[in-house]
Amino acid sequence: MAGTTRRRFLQYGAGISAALTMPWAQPSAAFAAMGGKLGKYLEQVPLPGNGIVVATPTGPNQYAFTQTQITRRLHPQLPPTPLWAYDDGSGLAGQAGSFGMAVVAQTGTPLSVSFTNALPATYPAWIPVDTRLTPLGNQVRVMTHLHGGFVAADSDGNPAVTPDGFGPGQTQTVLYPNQSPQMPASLLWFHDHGLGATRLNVFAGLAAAYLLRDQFDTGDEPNPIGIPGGAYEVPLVIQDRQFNPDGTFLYPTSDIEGVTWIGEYFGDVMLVNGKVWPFLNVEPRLYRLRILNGCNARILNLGLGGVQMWQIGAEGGMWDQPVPVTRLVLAPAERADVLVDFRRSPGQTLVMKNSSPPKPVVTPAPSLSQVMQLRVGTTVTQPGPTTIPTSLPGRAANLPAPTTTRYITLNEIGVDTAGWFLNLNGLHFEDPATETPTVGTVEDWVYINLTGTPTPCTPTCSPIRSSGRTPFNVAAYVAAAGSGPGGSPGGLDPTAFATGPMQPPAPEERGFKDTTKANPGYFTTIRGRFDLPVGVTAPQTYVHHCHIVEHEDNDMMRPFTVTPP
Ligand SMILES: [Cu+2]
Repeated sequence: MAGTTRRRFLQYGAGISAALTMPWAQPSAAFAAMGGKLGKYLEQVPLPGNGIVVATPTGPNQYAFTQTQITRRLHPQLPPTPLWAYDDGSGLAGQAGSFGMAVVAQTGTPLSVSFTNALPATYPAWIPVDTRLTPLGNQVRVMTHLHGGFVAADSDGNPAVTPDGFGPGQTQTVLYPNQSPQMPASLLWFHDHGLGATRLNVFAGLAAAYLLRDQFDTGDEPNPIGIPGGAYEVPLVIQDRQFNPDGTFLYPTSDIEGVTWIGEYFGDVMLVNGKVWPFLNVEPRLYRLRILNGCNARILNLGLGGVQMWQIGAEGGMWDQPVPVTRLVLAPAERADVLVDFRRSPGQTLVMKNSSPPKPVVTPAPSLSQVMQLRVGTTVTQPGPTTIPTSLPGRAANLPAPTTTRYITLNEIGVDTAGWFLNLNGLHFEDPATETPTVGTVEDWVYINLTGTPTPCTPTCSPIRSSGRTPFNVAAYVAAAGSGPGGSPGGLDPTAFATGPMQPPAPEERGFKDTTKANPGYFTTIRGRFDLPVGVTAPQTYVHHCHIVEHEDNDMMRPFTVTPP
């Protein structure tokens, strides 16, 4: 039943105004984070081909990456920052910041990809590993997961299949089928998923874009959909970070005896495509922005100062029609594909701002309101499309009625103690899978949030539909379900404890997703069909987890097995 605790706030560093308004939080002198001292909007945002490397294949439909440590200057007033990156073999001369790699793939064309660990054998001082949570102590073990991918379990990069990950010199080899219709044109991302170290390996830089194209969504301009393309399609990966004065990334550690892990990581600067508070020059015309929340724990509520946006897709690809939006509320790993009209703002300087998400979404994150600047020019090089399409070649998320409904509790135990952890169903990650959907069937999974924090839930392997959220009486539910040392077990239908009707999915949950917000005080129903790629036979074991990666690492993640009929 933990919400915002004193200890949670003390992790953010000194000088953060939101923390100071809370009566139980005092500014801590322990952290000398640099954020408040850095000037804003001094450097251009890295873009594909200009600061972000578009990966070069090593053969037909084949890529070979190494995870490697590099150094980049992420802000002109900061010394160079050591960081971890995916190298496509180019040596990464084209990577400007801490986010620097993109794979462009085609729906229907499988890719075979390898990742070879060329990182230091043990964690450097700027990455505070908590050896209680990792399989092999302070050894660096990595494993790449294609977030949103429809793949066999042994290509998923998942710690239920490969708990020890991959050590120095070891190579992970995977097949990404990019199979239609499960994998339409969409923005996925691949990131590290090492057991007990996902938060650290992603924080260090192991995240990259994976852009799927098809015959409609070609990325060119013009295209059959009539949406912006080429230089007018801009990926924006948003991540918050803290820095030490020497330029290293700062990841605070716990002040609880024997504990290094902290409950959530929040930065005091915002990085976009791996640069601190950058700017983007745009022309007064229509643009397509592909936005990814790549933060460890921060839920974003983004706006462009009232500039009209139309969302055309999310994690599961393009929708059947655009939805007008003025705000984008994105939990970690959620994506928004939006069209933005800058024609009414020639010569203006706009700021993308982040504010507290609207209830019932809540976050303990301290305020971090500025994201990036958009400088609208006065001339248009290429006019491009001038209208928002009325229909799109995508899909709304429709699935038949489920054969099974599963009830999954979200627990947080021992907040502010040495035994602090989170879990699903009152079970540890190592306990055998309890969710065992039959291949090809549709199931509803009901995430019953008994904690005080929102948890973006991610079942890997199948696109999901958000069906709605229902407020309920948490205390009465816990009393009925029982509560042991791990919290309340799963299995009990919370319907009888509802305190109001199910709130339908938001308009921007129109399409398929792979991550959804499970708000505190609500149970959140998602629906998915547990298919497997062609040629892959059940059983196949995946994981579902909270995508606040601190929670996932300690221990809010469970295996599930897609079983034979
Ligand atoms: Cu992910």
